[in-house]
Amino acid sequence: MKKIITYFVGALLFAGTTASAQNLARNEMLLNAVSFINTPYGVKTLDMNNEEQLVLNTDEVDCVTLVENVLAMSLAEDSQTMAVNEQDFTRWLTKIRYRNGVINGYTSRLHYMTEWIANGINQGFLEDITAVQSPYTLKTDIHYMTSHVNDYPKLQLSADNVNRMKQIETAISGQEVHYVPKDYLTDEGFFWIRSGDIIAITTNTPGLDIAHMGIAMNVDGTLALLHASTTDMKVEVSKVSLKEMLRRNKSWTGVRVIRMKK
Ligand code: 2YP
Repeated sequence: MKKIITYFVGALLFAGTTASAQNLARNEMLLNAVSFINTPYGVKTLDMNNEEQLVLNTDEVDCVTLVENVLAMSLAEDSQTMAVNEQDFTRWLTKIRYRNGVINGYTSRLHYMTEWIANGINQGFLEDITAVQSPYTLKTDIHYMTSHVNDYPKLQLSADNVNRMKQIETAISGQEVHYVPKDYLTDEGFFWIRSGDIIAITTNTPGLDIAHMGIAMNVDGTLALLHASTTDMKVEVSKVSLKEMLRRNKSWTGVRVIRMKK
């Protein structure tokens, strides 16, 4: 089933009038993302163990773990054979999910997407496209987790973790990041947003940086979002444009566009 969808979308991209030159090369991010369509949504899949450890779960995903799995597969994929070696996949997932690729307790996980993105750029496997293409900026003010300790069992149980998280939040606050405010986004997107790009949705929820994320996908000239949906509890391509998704959600303010660098 996954394969059929892959070929279908592949054919769409090749045949579509909107297909651009970038779609003619194998788009690992897009193809791997499409292979997750209909995967059930899994709640807090990374928080099931007592000790922090790398959780491998491609059977159920949330918005973050979908993007992490797709990115790890795409980075691990051999460009010639297209094979993904499990060891390479695990190594990449660790680099993506943990600060400097080191697993050392709950707070070593990159809980805030602002730091997740910065880590990927520092490690050399992500690039910030909005930083180059959009003049609009926002200033981060991050404290959501320590302001909602009751929503995070690992913080509820450990004052040490709360203190460490507070330090991290301070360190990643006050940063200027580029984004596209939602009023400027169009249903078609922009020429510089490619299918397979990572879309991180910014928010006005106090203390939070990013509220949702997914993969950009050009559907008949419309910029849609392939994402793990909490409404439909599965991975799907949005039925409306990304612009319309943002229009319908008062707390979503715009998007950051991030690209895999391989
Ligand atoms: C992250 O939440 C968690 C990580 O702890 C977790 O809640 C925060 C600040 N971080 O390791 C990671 C993977 O499970 O998820 C995400 C969450 O989105 C949910 C899971 C979703 O839409 O599927 C990221 O931060 C991305 O957007 C936000 C959102 N968290 C909240 O809205 C509080």
